[in-house]
Order: sequence, then structure tokens, then C-alpha cells
Amino acid sequence: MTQGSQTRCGTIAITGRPNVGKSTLLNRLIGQKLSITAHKPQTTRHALLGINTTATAQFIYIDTPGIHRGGRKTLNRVLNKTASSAATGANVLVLVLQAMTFNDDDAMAYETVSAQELPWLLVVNKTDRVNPKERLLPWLSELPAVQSADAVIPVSATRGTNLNVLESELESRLPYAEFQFGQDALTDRSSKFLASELVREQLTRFLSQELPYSVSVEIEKFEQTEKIANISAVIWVEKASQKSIVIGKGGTNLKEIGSWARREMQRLFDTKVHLQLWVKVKDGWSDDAAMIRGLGYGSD
Ligand SMILES: Nc1nc2c(ncn2[C@@H]2O[C@H](COP(=O)(O)OP(=O)(O)OP(=O)(O)O)[C@@H](O)[C@H]2O)c(=O)[nH]1
Ligand SMILES: [Mg+2]
Repeated sequence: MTQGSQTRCGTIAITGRPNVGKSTLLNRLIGQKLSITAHKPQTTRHALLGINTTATAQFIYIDTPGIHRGGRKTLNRVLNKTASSAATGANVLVLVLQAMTFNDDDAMAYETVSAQELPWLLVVNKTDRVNPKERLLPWLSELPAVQSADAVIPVSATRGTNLNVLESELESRLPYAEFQFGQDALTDRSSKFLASELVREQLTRFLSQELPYSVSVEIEKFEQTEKIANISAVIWVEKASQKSIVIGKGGTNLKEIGSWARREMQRLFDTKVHLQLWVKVKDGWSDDAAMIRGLGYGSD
């Protein structure tokens, strides 16, 4: 750390069980849809850096996979480990809960956070769904996690409610230090990685409950010319039957997935995009440790 720095800079790990709104919160805090979101649990599979720089501070947020029990498959174990090691390296932790809910997975996330001996904030998300509003305080006052948190901040990530309070609570806990990234930096991830995530986001949104967890995406080609980005991606599935589901009748699913992913890419990369998708079968990849490493999981 530079001596006598006027600015603050540090990392903030956003943790919590699946589906509480961690990625939605990160996107809102950095003002850009960077991390993929879906209404299904276990959407995020990588620790993802999102940076927000103000005149006085650089907030380096880390979005993490949802911490959950029942990690039998290799992929589940890797996800939990990715989340807890991101927390280990941070300056400040944020534990996200969904208002009015505290289940076994929340308890596991709470244990992970309180084991770190770092300053941590309890963020109670989705307050827009609490009706009537008066129900929130009695519920909060009964939560054991409230006693040990350094601050408790109710927010709505989708509406942006109370995020200024969260930011100032965070800023006061960041160390004085020079900025680690340029003023305009958004993430340390490659466009290739972000593109693969945008395809996976649409797969998660389009496919029924179980299938998204058997799917992975690999970018085979990413060529950027002045006018257009030419991108081709392989969607890895575990079984031939899943391949036909992803493709859909007459290719309709794949077409929809591709056109939404392409639109999201155009928005994020701010360029025209030509996207080609291929579906390939790799037997049991979510239980195959080498394949999981090959696809970049757990290497964050
Ligand atoms: N009503 C409401 N919904 C929200 C809010 N924040 C997030 N959501 C929704 O909750 C769902 C899950 O959001 P994500 O941001 O993907 O959740 P996550 O915690 O990152 O989930 P994992 O990556 O699976 O661990 C999505 O459908 C979001 O739109 C909120 O403040 N209010
Ligand atoms: Mg997420």
C-alpha cells in the first residue's frame, strides 16, 4: 500500500447462497450488466471481478457462486470452494440474504463469512418483495447473523434502493491505497470469457430446471474487425438427448438462445456481432474433474 494515499481501494467479496441476487447486486453497483443472472439457483460459476471507480475510491467487487449444501458432484464442490477462496482474499465481505428467508444454505454461507475474521456487512436484498414493509424489522431482529454483522443494510438490487448507503458503508471500510485498475476498467476478464457467459445465461434462462447444470460453453473463435465481432461457441452437454433439447424442434431453441446472446454481446461489447453456436456431447462432464479444469472452473 502506498503511504499517505488519499484514495481508498480494496476488494469486496459478495457471497451468499444461490439465487439471493448477488450478481444482480454487482451489476447494479458497477452500473453495467456484466455478471449473468437468472431466476434459477447456481447461475454464477466463476468468481467475477467488477470494478467501480469514483473520485475517492475504487471498489473491486467479486461476484461468487452461491454457497450451497449437498455438494456431491465435483462441479458443486468446486463452486463452493471458488466462493470461499474469493472471500479469503478480500478486504471486506458482503453476505447477501433474501428478505424474510434464512435456510440451511444461508446458514452455510453465514458460517463461511463469519469464519474469515474480516469486516462484513449483511445485505438484505429483495426488500421490494416484502409486503407489508413492517414485516422486515421483526424478522431481522430475530436473525443471529444480525448481531455479528458490522452493519445491516436492506436493499433492492433490481430497483437500486439503498445502494448509496451500502456504498458508503463499504467505502469507509476499504484501506487507503492507490487504485489498482484504470479509472474506466470494468473487469479483468477477457471478452472471450464474457461472451461464453452470455451464451450460458441464455441457456440457463431457456432450458428447463435441471438441464442448465449439465451445460457448459466454450468460445472457439472470437475475431474482432473494425465493424463486427465474429464469434463461434460450442455448447457442451452430457447426453445426446440433451443435445436435441438444446437445439429444439427445427432448431428453434438454439436460434432463440443465439439471438438473445448476440443482442447481449452487442450491448456489452458495443459492436455488431455475428454469432455461431454448435452443440456437442461430452459424457458426464459435470463429474469429470479434468474437463471442469479444462473449462476454467476452479482456476479463479
Ligand atoms: N424482486 C427482486 N428480485 C431480485 C432482486 N435482486 C435479484 N432478483 C432476482 O433474483 C434472481 C436471482 O438473481 P441473481 O442475481 O442471478 O442471483 P445470484 O445470487 O447471483 O444467484 P447464483 O449466481 O445462482 O448464486 C433473478 O431472477 C433476479 O432478477 C431484487 O432486489 N428484487
Ligand atoms: Mg450469480
